[in-house]
Order: sequence, then structure tokens, then C-alpha cells
Amino acid sequence: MVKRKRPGKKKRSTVRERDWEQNWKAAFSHDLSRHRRALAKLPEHSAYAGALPGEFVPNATVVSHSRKWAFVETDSGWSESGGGTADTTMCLIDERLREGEESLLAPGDRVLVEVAEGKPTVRAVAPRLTRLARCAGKHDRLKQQVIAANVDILVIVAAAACPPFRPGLVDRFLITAQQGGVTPLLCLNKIDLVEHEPPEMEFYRELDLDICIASCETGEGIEVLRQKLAGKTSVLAGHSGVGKSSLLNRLDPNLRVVTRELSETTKRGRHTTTTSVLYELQEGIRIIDTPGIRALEVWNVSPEEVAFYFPEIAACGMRCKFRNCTHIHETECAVKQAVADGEVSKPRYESYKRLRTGMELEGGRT
Ligand SMILES: Nc1nc2c(ncn2[C@@H]2O[C@H](COP(=O)(O)OP(=O)(O)OP(=O)(O)O)[C@@H](O)[C@H]2O)c(=O)[nH]1
Ligand SMILES: [Mg+2]
Ligand SMILES: [Zn+2]
Repeated sequence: MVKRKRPGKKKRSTVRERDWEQNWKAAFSHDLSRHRRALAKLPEHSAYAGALPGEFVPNATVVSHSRKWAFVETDSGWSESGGGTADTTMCLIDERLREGEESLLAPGDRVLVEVAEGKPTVRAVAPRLTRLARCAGKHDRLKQQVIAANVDILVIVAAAACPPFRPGLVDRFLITAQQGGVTPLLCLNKIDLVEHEPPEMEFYRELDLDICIASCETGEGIEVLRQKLAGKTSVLAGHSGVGKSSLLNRLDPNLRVVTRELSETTKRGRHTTTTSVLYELQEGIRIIDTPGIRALEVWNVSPEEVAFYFPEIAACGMRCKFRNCTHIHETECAVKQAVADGEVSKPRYESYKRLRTGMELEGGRT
């Protein structure tokens, strides 16, 4: 009997990379330990660092990426590597590029691509103008995981039903948008499944927030959405199964992005999209599809600051008896009174309360 030898370490990694080239859509991973391992192997010589361009003019945009490779769309539209689809170029990422506090690359990043030894290589990344980022877990090395870069609009996609509408997630995304410098747009999808929209929508209508009611089933609202997104770069975000990828397919039927029905047993999305990818549609619509968010952490907000992301609560809070009122534990509180009077919406206040107490628990404070 011939005993098959496991390939050596080196062999195994080349196998994986080749595999990735063929299956780049499915093989992507946000695996930070792999990033870390790769970084640990880098030479520490400063001579290497000097070889990277200091000042540069970006000439390409990242469409999607893995640890070692990036698919980019070049400004001039050249594609000489042979890899990638018709209008994307597969590039190596220069190993000397270092991650700071944020992810090194994200779809939407502007980069400098140069051809080195016949291979297109990402040699530099331009500073991000805006971002959609989430706070990494406690044990992750990166502080901010950037999901999309240089976007104008964050399309917060929620379903009217299946999965149920969750105002808490919408509130969190509104904060994330403010922090990343991105304009939010609330898209309530699957309106065909309900007779009346969720009652909480009333409160979002009172905010200074762009809203689009849509259905991928009937096509309702798709034209409105198309007009709002024309000429802009946007990113779709929301729970798994709310219909982010379906919206893309509705906006441009040629895309054929993979979508899947909800799980029969859990009635939740199946995390169908696993990689953030930038798509270019007609009418100058550039849009990044993202995987469904499981838990979106608010980045770098202290419990005291939460109220400032709820403008109506902050305004009432000015009338509170105590300057440092939490609007939760105090008996005499203008915000609580306003909620009782219907001046501040109850779901918004509940969402404020959830965010604030959640953060205080995380920070070990009570
Ligand atoms: N009835 C109805 N079903 C919809 C609508 N939009 C999407 N769906 C269905 O919802 C399911 C999930 O849609 P996806 O587009 O895969 O959802 P997603 O948000 O991309 O999910 P992830 O990629 O897992 O994050 C699919 O079965 C769609 O056909 C809609 O407007 N109405
Ligand atoms: Mg999807
Ligand atoms: Zn108060």
C-alpha cells in the first residue's frame, strides 16, 4: 500500500493560493490569524520600506481582495494579467505594505498598481475619505475592520418581514454611517410581504433620513433607488437574508449575484454573500455588496456619547436636571418625560437604552 504523504508546509500554501485564483469568489476569508502569520514572515529591514512610493497618484480601485491578491479596476481599463474577469485585473499585494489600525485593503480603496517583473502589483493605498467599518473583536489585532472604503452612501437594507424588522440594527448603522462620514439611506425591502410597513418606520420618517420602500419581487421602488444611487459609490449593509444581493440583481439583471432563500428551520438568512465586492452598474452606479452582518459593534463611542447620535434625545437631554444624566436610572429626567409624552419615540429610546447599557456592561461600568 502506498502511503500518501501530506504536502510540506510550503507546498500546502501554494496549493491554497492556486486554488484561490480559481475560486476567488468563494475562497475569500477575513481570517485575521492568516494575516498575522503572513505579517510575521515579512523582513523587518527599513531598506525594504523605503522602496515603497511615498507620494503617488492612485490609478486603480479595489473590487475585492484576499490576503495576497487583489482584484482591481484600473482607471485606464487595461487588463494584462489574464486573471480576473473582462474589466478587472488580478494583482499581487506588495508584501511590504503594512496594516495600521485599519484593514490594509477594502473594496473601494484607491490604490497604485505598478507592473513589477511582469506582474501587476498593488504598491500603495491612498488614505480613505470615508469608510464603513466595524469594531473588531477584543482579541483581534486590527482595531477597525473596514468593510468598504470611499463610499458616498450607506444603504441600510432592512426587510419589512422575513427576517423581521429590527430597529436596533438600523440605529447602529446610523451611528456607523455618521462615524464613517457616509450618508445613510434606509431601504425597506420585501414590502410585498406585508400589508402595513412596520410601525417603527414612522419614526425614521421624522428623522432627516433618505428612505426607499422597495420590493425585489414586484420591482416597487427599484427605479427610485436607482435614481438615488446614480453617479455615486454606495455600500449595501444589513442582516443576512434581507435581500441585499437581490436588490443588486434587480438594479442590473446582468449581474446574477448569488442569492438564497431563508433557512426553513431558523427563518434566517444563510450568509450567502461571503465577500465584499464592488460592482459597476449602468448610470454610473458603483455599489459594494457585503456579507450579512452578525453583530455590528459600535466603534469608539463612549457610553456618554451615545445620546449625541440620537439627535432628538440629545436635544431633550439639555433640559435634564443633571448634566450627566444617563436618561436611564434617574427618576427626574426630561428624556423619560418626553418619551412618556410621545415627543421622543419609544423604540428609539429603547434602542438608545440597549446601546448604552450594552456598552456599559462591555466596559465593565454600571
Ligand atoms: N418576497 C420577497 N422576497 C425577497 C425580496 N428580496 C429578496 N427576497 C428573497 O430573500 C432571500 C434572501 O435574499 P438575498 O438577496 O440572498 O439576501 P442577502 O441580504 O444578500 O443575504 P446575505 O448574502 O446572506 O447577507 C432570497 O430568497 C430572495 O429571493 C423581496 O422584495 N420580496
Ligand atoms: Mg447577499
Ligand atoms: Zn435625562
